[in-house]
Amino acid sequence: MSQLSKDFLWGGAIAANQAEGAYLEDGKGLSLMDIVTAGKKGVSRRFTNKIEKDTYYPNHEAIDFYHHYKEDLALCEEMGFRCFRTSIAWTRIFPLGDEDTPNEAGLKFYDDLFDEMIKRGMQPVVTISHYEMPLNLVQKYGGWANRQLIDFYLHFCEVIFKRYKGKVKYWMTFNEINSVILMPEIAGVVGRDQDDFLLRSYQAAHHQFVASAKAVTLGHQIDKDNQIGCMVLTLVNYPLTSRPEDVELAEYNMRMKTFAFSDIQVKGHYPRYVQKYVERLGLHIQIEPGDLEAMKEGCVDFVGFSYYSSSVATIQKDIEKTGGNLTSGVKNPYLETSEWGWQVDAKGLRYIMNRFYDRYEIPLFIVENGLGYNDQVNANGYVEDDYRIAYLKAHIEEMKKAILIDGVEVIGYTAWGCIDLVSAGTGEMSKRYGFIYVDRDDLGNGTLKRSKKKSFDWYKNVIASDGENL
Ligand code: BGP
Repeated sequence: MSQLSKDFLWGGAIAANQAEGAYLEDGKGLSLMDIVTAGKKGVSRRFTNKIEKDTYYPNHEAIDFYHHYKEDLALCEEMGFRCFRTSIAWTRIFPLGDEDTPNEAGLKFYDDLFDEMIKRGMQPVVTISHYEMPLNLVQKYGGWANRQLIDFYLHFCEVIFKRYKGKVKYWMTFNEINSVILMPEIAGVVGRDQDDFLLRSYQAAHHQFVASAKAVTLGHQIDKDNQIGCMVLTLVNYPLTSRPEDVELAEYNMRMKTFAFSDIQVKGHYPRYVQKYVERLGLHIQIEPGDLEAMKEGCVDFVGFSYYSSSVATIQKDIEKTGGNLTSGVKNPYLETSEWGWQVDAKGLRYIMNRFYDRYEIPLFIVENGLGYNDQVNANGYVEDDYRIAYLKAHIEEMKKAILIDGVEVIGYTAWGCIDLVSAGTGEMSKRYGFIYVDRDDLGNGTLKRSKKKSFDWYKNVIASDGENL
């Protein structure tokens, strides 16, 4: 099997809230993730709603990328990265989210960050909102269930599209937009025990779809070279058996948990199966005049997605479950699982790439893929992460088949957490994904020193050979 093209965007991905730290520096306001405590393996993180004394919040310092980014990007340059994906912390630009005037110090930080990437030969790839909405928008407005969020978000988009025009070309509007339904708290919708929680969650989803579409239109108006994508979490679900009911359930899960979100943003309308589903739930979502037109106008340029694992579906009861940070499913007897219970399935990547491309025939961007592992530093101070190399090699091989054999168009591949960072799902540092080790533990102890793992040289070689030497 041969190489990928020279302009294929190899790189890595992080998110502001999981890496930057400096949570109150240079005028930054509190974001939703700043008040989420650390969890334990397999235990979801807790939203406390305010900062409590003597409580550990891992995102406050994270890996202090805010002060280490030059050193980190130098290492990424050494690996030959052609792009670097991160997000812009909304609260650095608008500390409360509802102000008119942006915070210049925050804008300047990202100017410097993007300049540094460009200087080192990397295209910035930017997620506009990656789980880090301003806390004020949750507490004062009720999060995305409130329609006013659309205007606040678009104001933020306008400011950053204008400011970084010519520097940033690749944008994604919302990280894993399906999280608005899978975990509505991430969109600031709280109160699970309340009767209207479901309605508020779906209303929040509608507002995000309108906001995303309007952002696409605005981004194209501000710079016609902008490429603006959606970003969806992919739930790959296979039937456990050939029993038609299992097949039906797996397909239903894929549609409702993954394709519904990409269909809406690629095709620019609510598919009839989504309309019927919402009708069956008996929910009356407020759709204002102009919303559907805006959605039609703002179709995305590419499909960005995360892929880590797959699961299976069956109508049988009492069957072993498997993990995932926003999803879970039934265990597949043919697959191994990671320490966190995520099933490792490289072939699922080729499968989902083909499913997306068959459906839309627009370019894909694999913006997250990787293995979370509790790496141990050996006596020589080195992490020999052969397991990570095996995982990535298998996935890149399948990606290459999708591109070179099946003809799927792909813009690039960014390995998740290319530098170790705080886990979104659990808040642990010990769930590491990086090629670069960061000396920091689950309680925040450590020197923050960066060092190369074995996978560092491996990935460097992959990129240098355009994906040939795996
Ligand atoms: C995705 C998120 C990321 C990231 C990744 C790994 O859902 O977009 O922010 O963290 O999953 O998940 P985790 O950190 O829970 O291992």
